[in-house]
Amino acid sequence: MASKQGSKSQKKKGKEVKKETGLGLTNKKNDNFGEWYAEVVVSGEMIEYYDISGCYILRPWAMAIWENMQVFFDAEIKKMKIENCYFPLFVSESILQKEKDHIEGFAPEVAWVTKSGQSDLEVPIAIRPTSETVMYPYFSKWIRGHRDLPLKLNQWCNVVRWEFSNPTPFIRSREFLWQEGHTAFATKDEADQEVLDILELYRRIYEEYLAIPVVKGKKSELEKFAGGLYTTSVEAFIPNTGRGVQGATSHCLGQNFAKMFQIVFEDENREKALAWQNSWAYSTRTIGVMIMVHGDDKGLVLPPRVAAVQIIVIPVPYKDANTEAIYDACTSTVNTLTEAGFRVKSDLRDNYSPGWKYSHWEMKGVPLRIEIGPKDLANKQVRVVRRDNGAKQDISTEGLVMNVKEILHNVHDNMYNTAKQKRDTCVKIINTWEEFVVALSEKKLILAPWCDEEEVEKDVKTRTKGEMGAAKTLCTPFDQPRLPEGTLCFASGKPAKKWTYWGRSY
Ligand code: 86X
Repeated sequence: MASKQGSKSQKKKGKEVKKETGLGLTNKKNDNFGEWYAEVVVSGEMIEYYDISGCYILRPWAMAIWENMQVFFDAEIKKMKIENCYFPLFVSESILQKEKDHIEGFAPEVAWVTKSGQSDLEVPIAIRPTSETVMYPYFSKWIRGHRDLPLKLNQWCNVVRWEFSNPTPFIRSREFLWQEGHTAFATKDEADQEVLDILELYRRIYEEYLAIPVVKGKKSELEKFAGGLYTTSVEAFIPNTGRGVQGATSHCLGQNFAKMFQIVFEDENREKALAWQNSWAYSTRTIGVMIMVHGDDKGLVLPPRVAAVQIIVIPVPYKDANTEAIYDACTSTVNTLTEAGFRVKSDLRDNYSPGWKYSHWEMKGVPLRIEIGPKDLANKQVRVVRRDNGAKQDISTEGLVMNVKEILHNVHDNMYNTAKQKRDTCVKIINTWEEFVVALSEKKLILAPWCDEEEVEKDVKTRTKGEMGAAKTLCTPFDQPRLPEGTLCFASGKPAKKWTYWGRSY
């Protein structure tokens, strides 16, 4: 009687546990992408929703990814002799207004502090939406002669943009983390070169760390940073929504800001000259793109080079097995792999079943799972299961480190290749307006011959307006296919100047 009751309550408890922990996603990526995304960021323990719209808590699982990218990027920019610094969060109204022209369009997004306690501040203080106006007065002060150049600064910080269009975790949030680089040179050539060097680092973050293919290119006049001379970017694509997403930007500002902020130096001939400036940034949006591209119906799928935990070791102690020996094997596996430089953890909790743990760590996207059961122990092996494709293989304890290294490499390559294949099947080369409209409705990443005229891009925007949002240029890729002589612009019928990517975007 007692044992019957016991097993009954055990069963009931099992059900309750499942309900409480909510293992498994209720939304499917291909059925309702938006809800799938909103669910996976929480169930994967990246995000917790907050009580201020557009603001999100970044949990350690997300922050670790940010930090892993940061380690790479920070080391690379230091090799380029760029120095880190930190400027204040607050901007006075007079300084922010100094650069009216470029602020104008952004003004509604600026957040202001107007009170301390119950009393109004004498003058309201803005919170930085970006730091040009914060930093450049001091560039002006610090740059005197050509020996003060180049001045190359970067800061890792938060910024606030009070957006009103639908917020999306990581992709469009009101506060986000980024690095912003601000540099000044004596010559345009140096500035031009740096724009591309930084853009290459952004490409590497996406391709080598996040396993996401991107297109490097130049922004159109309409889409560039209005305060600058030209804007380059890396562009990613989300096949499920058919939207492009700007992955990071590297701007050549020319001498516009130098004029506004009097960033002037005396050159070798003792003549006054305006500095040439760049600015560049990537943000926590990178993490959102990663989730959207790689995630699946079981949850997150993390690329090994950024994952907080690359390998999760799970004991599988069948009835009557030597539990202690299995747990010891797990611990020694963790130690061996940790010493070899991997980020690895074991899940030895005894109040969860192995199956529950499998689902849990799959939801969190850990690239590799190692299972150790009695049979593995007897055969001096472990079972390795890949998150990206579910492939299982048994590996001898002896060759563990070498094999895991190779498998993680393969996981990265497979994730990149799969993402590239999916993106490439979405690319549609078109020549006419009719083809353009069809491709847009089919959520394609459109490559079209274009006359490169601002008015024509505006016209395309108007002609494609709708609840899904208008189409715009994503970038003109540096890597240009051949443009046959006599090719006409798909939208205006004028002679085409270049191939340009078009689509809806985030
Ligand atoms: C544009 C330009 C630039 C440094 C970068 O893209 C890289 C890092 N900045 C940022 N931008 C604004 O200038 C801006 C200004 C205000 Cl006042 C605002 F509220 C929002 C903004 N958004 C973008």
